[in-house]
Amino acid sequence: MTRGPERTVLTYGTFDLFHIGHLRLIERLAAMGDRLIVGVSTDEFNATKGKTSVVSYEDRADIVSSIKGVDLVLPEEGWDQKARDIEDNDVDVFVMGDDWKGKFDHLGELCEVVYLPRTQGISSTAIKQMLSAFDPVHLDELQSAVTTLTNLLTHYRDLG
Ligand code: C2G
Repeated sequence: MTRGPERTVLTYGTFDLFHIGHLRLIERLAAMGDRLIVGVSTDEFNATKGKTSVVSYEDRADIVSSIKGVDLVLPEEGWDQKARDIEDNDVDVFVMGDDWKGKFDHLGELCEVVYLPRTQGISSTAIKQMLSAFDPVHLDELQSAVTTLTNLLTHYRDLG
């Protein structure tokens, strides 16, 4: 029996501080076709998005390349390369998380466009905010908060 043509899936992202939301998306993408191509935003492109990633492009690309189901990683260097990537790689379906809903509908002329629900409760931005709380600048604040709470607990314990 001859196999039908490969169904190729394409997505893009920064994938900074790789987390379960990224993994859950990639797992769903891998299940949607036979071949998965992921465009990873370069540091230079991120700068145009006003984003600076904690992890370098090279490391982000290596991490994404190592995920089961990812067949090819491309550098994403600009907003307008998607159409060319779709045509050059015979992409059948372009998929993004639904925070991008509607933004890439124009690519519907070239392939199917799908937006999948984001994984709730996790984002690279939230992780960075949590990490910044441990910034030495904030350690003094954390220390005084702990001291205050300890004093309160001691006070109420003494009251019996
Ligand atoms: N994502 C998700 N759930 C999360 C966080 C992210 O499903 N909790 C999805 C996003 O919707 C996106 C992909 O994971 O489809 C990558 O997210 P980011 O790394 O934040 O990528 P972004 O900065 O949105 O860049 O040209 C498109 C851009 O390169 C996308």
